[in-house]
Amino acid sequence: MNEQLRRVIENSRRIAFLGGAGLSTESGIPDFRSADGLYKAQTAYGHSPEVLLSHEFFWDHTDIFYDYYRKFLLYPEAKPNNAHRALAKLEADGKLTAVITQNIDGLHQDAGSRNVLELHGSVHRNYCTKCRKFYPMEYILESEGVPTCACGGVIKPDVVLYGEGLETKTLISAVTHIQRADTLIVGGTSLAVYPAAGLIDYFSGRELVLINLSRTDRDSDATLCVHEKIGEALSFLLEGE
Ligand code: CNA
Repeated sequence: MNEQLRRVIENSRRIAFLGGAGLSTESGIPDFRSADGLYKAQTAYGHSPEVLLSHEFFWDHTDIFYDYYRKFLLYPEAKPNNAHRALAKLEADGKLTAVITQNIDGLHQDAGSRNVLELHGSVHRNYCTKCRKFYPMEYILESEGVPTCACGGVIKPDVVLYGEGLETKTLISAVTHIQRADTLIVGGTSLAVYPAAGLIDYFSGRELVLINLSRTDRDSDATLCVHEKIGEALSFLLEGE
């Protein structure tokens, strides 16, 4: 167990958490930038995930978008891991005010977290671009080719694609939670995607903790850096469960 991490969490009263794809690798969902990450998938399509998951590509090549999306972004069997569970427990214990995530997999909610700010949306919500009717992930998985609505409209995942803006309300709420926190834990993110990565700059509390397998450009700003799997690093919070 990392004693320093335990002490920081013990002495914190208002923790905000900012996370990314690294949270869910221990649940079997690959991230974008590690060796096994989704970037490898680019050989199959000849495009990077940034292109395949862009607003322009969605509308220009909707069929290819959905082929990639179903194969590489949807994990209906994935279950929350110790990192998701530990954060849910911190919230239930009244120590953590919000999970701010770049993830789109819904695993924080599955683990029991209540205040989850999904900066990049969710694969569990999909809407008709014509009549705005919502559809669950299962509808996308069970359909073939381009999923369409009963009204004939094309269905789009409620996921922020590259080239699209983040929801203002979610961003403002994320900033507020970070500004009010005495501790900000940042985990499982390469901090390479903006504006999410820039949210760290709103933090002026005491402890900035980074928990990430690889080093990030912001390691030198942290009061504590933990280069371990986040599910393992936080599992001490689940002792006695
Ligand atoms: P990223 O750029 O792929 O970085 C992930 C980071 O996590 C890397 O620096 C890894 O070293 C680190 N990491 C991997 N596994 C672990 C682990 N077990 N413990 C600790 N650290 C680990 O992902 P970001 O989230 O920074 O990039 C933002 C993109 C990726 C967002 O737009 C996401 O929507 C998108 N994404 C989301 C998912 C998901 O919802 N699960 C999966 C893949 C990509």
